[in-house]
Amino acid sequence: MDEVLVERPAPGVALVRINRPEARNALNQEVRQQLAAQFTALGQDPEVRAIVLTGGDKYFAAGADIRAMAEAGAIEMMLRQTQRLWQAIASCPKPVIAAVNGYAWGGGCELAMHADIIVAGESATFCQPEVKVGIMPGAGGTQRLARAVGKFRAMRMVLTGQPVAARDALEMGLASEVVADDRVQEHALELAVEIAGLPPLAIMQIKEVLIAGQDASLETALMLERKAFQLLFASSDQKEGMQAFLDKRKPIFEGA
Ligand code: CO8
Repeated sequence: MDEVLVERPAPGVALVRINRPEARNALNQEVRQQLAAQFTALGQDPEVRAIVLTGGDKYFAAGADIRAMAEAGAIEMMLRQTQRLWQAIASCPKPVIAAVNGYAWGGGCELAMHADIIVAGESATFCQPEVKVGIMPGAGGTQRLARAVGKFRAMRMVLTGQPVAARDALEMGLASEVVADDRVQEHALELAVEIAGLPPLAIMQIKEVLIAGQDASLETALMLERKAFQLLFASSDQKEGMQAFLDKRKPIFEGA
């Protein structure tokens, strides 16, 4: 059975679902490889304008697969080159919306943080419990988390391994919004449909600049923003968007 399923629920929208419920969607190497392959393909597919990433309506992902690591040595872990698989998701140029129900723990929380928008269900929990099994986060749980929520809240999570409830995650900046559990996927898809209707070149530039700018100086980041802003004036979608506004009609964006 495929452990990562892909559907096309609406024009321009792809839905990627981790499908290992018997292991709480724990991320083994096969799942990570399939996620990397799917995100690489969807990132290159001109028909795809937004991606929803979910683990289904019960569990997002309860972390890296502990069974697949328990006996591993350091060199074996290094040779797995897992960072390349994460990178395929991180470098996806299309907007990614994580639809989080249930556990986003360990590598699952790190996976959610690879997304651009996080929609969480009321009973979702976010957690970096690695310290409790003798390790530490290894796919962004000390870095993306600190950038998202700040040092002191990140430290509380990674040093105690305690879960954070969806509402608290929202308040601390680890979720974009919280909705009823049974609305998570539907709402994430609504956002994806909305984004898929917007000019894709502008959407891609916004994502790239916002992420790259976070780790640059303000001056450099503002320059990146300015250059991308100027570049968009080479697109026909810019001409169409502005002309449609002036004509008081709905624009038709073609991604050109
Ligand atoms: N790995 C492997 N199997 C898992 C995992 C996991 N992370 N989580 C759950 N499972 C399995 C269980 O072993 C169990 O299998 P079985 O039925 O064969 O015994 C099945 O899923 C169901 O689990 P539970 O009975 O425990 O289910 P509950 O609903 O009672 O509890 C929990 C769910 C609370 C999520 C619990 O399963 C749990 O604590 N899981 C472990 C969470 C954890 O520690 N995650 C961190 C793992 S380390 C990590 O993520 C490092 C990331 C580094 C990324 C870089 C990689 C190179």
